[in-house]
Amino acid sequence: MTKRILGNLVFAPLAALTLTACASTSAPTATDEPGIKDVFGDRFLVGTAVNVNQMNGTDTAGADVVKRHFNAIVAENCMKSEEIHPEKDRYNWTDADRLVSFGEENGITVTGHCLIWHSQLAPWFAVDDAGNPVSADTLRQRMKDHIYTVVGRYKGKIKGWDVVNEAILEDGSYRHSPFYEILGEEFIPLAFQYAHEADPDAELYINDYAMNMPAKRDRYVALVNDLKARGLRVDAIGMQGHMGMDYPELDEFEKSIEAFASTGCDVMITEWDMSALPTLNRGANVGDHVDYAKELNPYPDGLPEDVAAEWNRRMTDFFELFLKHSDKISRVTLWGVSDGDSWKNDWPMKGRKEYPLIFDRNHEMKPFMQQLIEKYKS
Ligand code: 9MR
Repeated sequence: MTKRILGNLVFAPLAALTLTACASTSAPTATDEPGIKDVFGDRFLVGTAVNVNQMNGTDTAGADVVKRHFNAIVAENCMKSEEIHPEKDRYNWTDADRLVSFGEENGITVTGHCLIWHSQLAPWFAVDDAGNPVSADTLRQRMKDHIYTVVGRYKGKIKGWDVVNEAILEDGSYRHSPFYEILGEEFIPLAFQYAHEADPDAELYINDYAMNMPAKRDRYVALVNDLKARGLRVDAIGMQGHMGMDYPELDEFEKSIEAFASTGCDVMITEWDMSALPTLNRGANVGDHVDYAKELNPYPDGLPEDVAAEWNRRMTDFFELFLKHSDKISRVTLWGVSDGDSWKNDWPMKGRKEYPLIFDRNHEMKPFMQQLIEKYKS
C-alpha cells in the first residue's frame, strides 16, 4: 500500500501539469454555473447522503449545496433501525420525517437506507429479554413488523429502499450476522418480500461495499438471479463505492457494473467517496478500527498539491466510467456533502483528517467536478 501511494507521488508532477486547475485546493464556483444535477441529471440521478444537521436547519450551507447540486438524497443514519426503531414498541420518526419533507419540498428523490443491516441494528431486534437470540419465527415477525411500519409510513414518498445491506463478505460467503445465524440465507428473500408487500410501487435494492471483488461480485449475481427466479422484485444492485487512492482498480469495478447489469437490474453507485490518505483498511466495515497515531494522519493542514492532483484524476476516471455506463447506472450518490461531514474522518482511525468528497470544508467544489461540468455542460 505505502509503495503504491509513493508510486502515485512519483507521477504526481505529470498529473499536476495535465490538471492545472488542481493546483488550488478549491476555487469558488460562480453562482450562474450549472449544478451537478443540471449537467448530469439526465444520465442518472445525482445524489448525496444527508445528515440530521443539514435537515434540521443547523447546517444551512450544507443544505444549500444539496438543493443546488443534487436531485437525490439518502439518509446517512436516521433511517437505520437503531435510530428509527430504538425500542421494540417505539419508533422515532422525527429526523426521517424531516428528511422526507425536505425531499418533497425541494423536488428531490428520496432513497431509504436501510431496512436490514447487521450494523447499527437496534439492540432489541434479534434478542429476547435475557439477551439470547430469538427464535426464527420471532425474528421473521420482527422483520416483518419493522419493514411494514417503516416502508408503510413513507409509501409513495420514498422512491426505493436499500432492503438488505452488506450481507456478503469479500470471499463471497454470507456474513454471519444475527439475521443469517437465526434465519440462514432465507432472511434476504424474506426482507424483499416484506418490503414489496409494504409498498408495491417502491423500488428495492441490495447494497454492499467492495463490490469490485470477484468472489463477492459472483455471489451477488447468483443471489440476485435467484431472487428474481423466485419472482421477487429487485430493481437495483448498489455498489457503495467507498474507495481509496489504491483501490479499487477501475477495470475490476467496471467488470462488476457489467456483471450486475447482466441480471437485468439497474446498477447504483450508492455511497461514493474516495479517501485521499494512505490506505489503512479497504472496504467499509464500520466495525474495523485502527488506534490513533499522528503519522497516520499525514495531512492535518490540507492536502499537498500533488496528492490533490492524483485524487482529482482518480475521481475523474471513476466519474467518466459512470458516464460511460449511464445506460446501466440509474443513480450516483456521494456519501456526504462536504469533507467535514464525512464518516471517513473517523474511520478506520478516529480524528484522521480526510478529503473524500466533491465539496471541501468550505463547501467549494473540487477541481475535478468543475472540469467535468465545463466539459459536459451545454
Ligand atoms: O456514514 C455513516 C456513519 O455516520 C455511521 O457512524 C456508520 C455507522 O453505522 O455508518 C456510516 O454509513 C455506512 C452506511 O450506512 C453503510 N455502508 C458503509 C457506510 C460507511 O460506514
